[in-house]
Amino acid sequence: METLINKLKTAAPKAALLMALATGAVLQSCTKSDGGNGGATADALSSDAASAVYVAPGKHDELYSFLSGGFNGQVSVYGLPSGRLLKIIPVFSQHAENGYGYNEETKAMLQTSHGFVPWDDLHHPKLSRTDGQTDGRWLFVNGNNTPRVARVDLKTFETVEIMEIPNSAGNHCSPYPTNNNEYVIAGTRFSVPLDMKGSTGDVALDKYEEEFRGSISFIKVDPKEGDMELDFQILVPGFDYDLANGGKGPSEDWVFFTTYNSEKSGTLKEIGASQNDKDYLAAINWKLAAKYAKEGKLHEMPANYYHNKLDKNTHTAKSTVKKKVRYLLPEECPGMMYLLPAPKSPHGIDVDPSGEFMVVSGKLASAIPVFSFAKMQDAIKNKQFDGEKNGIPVLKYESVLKGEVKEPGLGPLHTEFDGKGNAYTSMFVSSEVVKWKLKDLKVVDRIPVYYSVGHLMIPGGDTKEPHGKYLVAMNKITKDRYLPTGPELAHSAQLIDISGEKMKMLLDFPTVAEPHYAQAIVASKVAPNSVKFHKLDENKHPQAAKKESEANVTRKGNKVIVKMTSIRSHFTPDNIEGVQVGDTVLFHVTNLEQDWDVPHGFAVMGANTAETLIMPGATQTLRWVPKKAGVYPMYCTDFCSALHQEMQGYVRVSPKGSNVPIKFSTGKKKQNIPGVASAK
Ligand SMILES: [Cu+2]
Repeated sequence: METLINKLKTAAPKAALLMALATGAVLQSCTKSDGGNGGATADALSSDAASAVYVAPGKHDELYSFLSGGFNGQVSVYGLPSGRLLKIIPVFSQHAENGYGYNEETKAMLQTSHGFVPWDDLHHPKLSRTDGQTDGRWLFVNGNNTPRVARVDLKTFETVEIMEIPNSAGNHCSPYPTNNNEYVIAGTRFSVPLDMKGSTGDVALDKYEEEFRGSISFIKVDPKEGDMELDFQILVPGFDYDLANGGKGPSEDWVFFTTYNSEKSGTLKEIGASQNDKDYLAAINWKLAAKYAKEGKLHEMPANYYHNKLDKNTHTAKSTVKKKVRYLLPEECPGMMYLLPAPKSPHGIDVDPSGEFMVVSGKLASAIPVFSFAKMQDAIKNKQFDGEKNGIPVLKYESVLKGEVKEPGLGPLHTEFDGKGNAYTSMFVSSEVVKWKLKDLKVVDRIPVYYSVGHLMIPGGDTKEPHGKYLVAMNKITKDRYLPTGPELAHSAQLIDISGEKMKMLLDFPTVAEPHYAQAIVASKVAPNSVKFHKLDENKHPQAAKKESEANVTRKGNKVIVKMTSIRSHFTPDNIEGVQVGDTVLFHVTNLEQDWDVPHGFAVMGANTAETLIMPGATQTLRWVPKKAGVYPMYCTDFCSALHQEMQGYVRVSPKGSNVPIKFSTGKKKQNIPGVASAK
């Protein structure tokens, strides 16, 4: 059988081999049992905690925070410091609350090369950047399971784009924007065999070492509109790639990835991937990669991936299927990629605000290595190599190391920075956040968290200019922290004041599903741009009825098309007859309101879908195939006015082949016009 390497060579005659990148690790899940008396809170709680998080009724929070929903596939938005839940933004999962993924306009967002996939495991929200600082325009998020990257528009808090990532399997170290969103970078967690036809190959699993490869994707972002496009990939050795982060300042041309399983074990990885004393931090010069791509070092292979975008004017998503992907091979691109030895199976890689220090959290290690970017540059210049791996130079550990944070705690996972010379690292096993100085790597403070913290987040704590006032710890285990709710408890975030020398615990707030990571931004960068309603004039939905006189019901074969309007407090039409069993009824509902915060909902009895929630000025479609003759109520689901309960109507469904004509009306005036007709 032809090996993958040969296939790659055939596709790329001048090509040599493959290479590697690095990213981070996988959380171990271990349960910390800390009794059940809930007594731990008081110990760590600051005495003025209540006033520090109190946001009076009617007052706004200082910050927006965006917490990933983990296995429920959404992002939830909380105000900080109050911890008040402001919104849930569905991304990869259907959301009954607003019909996302259920209504006809958004179904295409969830299309993939595997078909309709209405779920994913969303781990990392990352805010868009301008000059290395959060700019409040977009939020990029990853789908871990069926590899996808999505973009949320922070004007509307809506998912507006989802792109599948080919040659990936477990899009974990993703999506990491460079300092001006030149690229959003996404690495695969699982390596897989590539069949060079757009999917993973049908390869014997014991061929892991020879046949499996990883990939790092470079997604271009349009600076004005934010539209994404997969520019190229780098095919890398068959390790696992865990987490990533971009450089800044002197290191801004670089991105860094942690790797594990450099042993290339294909089974029982908890042992197989822990044999080597060191795995790697992979460093990639993305600017050089882009240059190589431009200079014709690219190869091309067939691919098959979906790119789904929401059209601004029709509020309707469209899918495009992409059939090719371009790639670089590291061994053909000298200077593009290096490997830095890191403690075995490292997880987080975090670059400090100055861009000089790369902090690698080895979850199994007793120290936290801090690498120096300046030393890395010198080591490259002086060729201080310790051999190579798949053609990629491995730098000598000592030549790139600034130093180690000694005995910081157990199970270091992630580090963020306050912009005042301090770093904060989460300790999964010892359930604490540890503060240390970048200057001398000395631990200066620690605070217990409850329990088993994964990521932590400081607003802007991964950017050039952190807002070093608060830290949010996202904890995997809650145990005794809240009133019990059966076998499963709410996951928990904890807000910690980091403005002083000593950290102070301020607040517990339960979260929706399982937040992995979060980002936060001062409200003033987002709030002023928030859209209040969509302009009806700009609604280009082909089935929009922009006034009641445009509402109508028409039959085309067994399709019944209802162009309906909603305004406080009625639908037009609200009486419909002539529908038959087995018809496909499309209710295209346009919300005529031109006012903030007045959505109308629409639901019909027995429909095998969710209601749809229509924003002012927009049109959304509920599809219904009635199965039995009868009279079916329909109504507005969102309490919109004092007469909301009156916002209702009926659809009569007659047996198939019945001679009841299409009829529709609102109020007294009845019309009975087959074909196109108006209701008033
Ligand atoms: Cu209503």
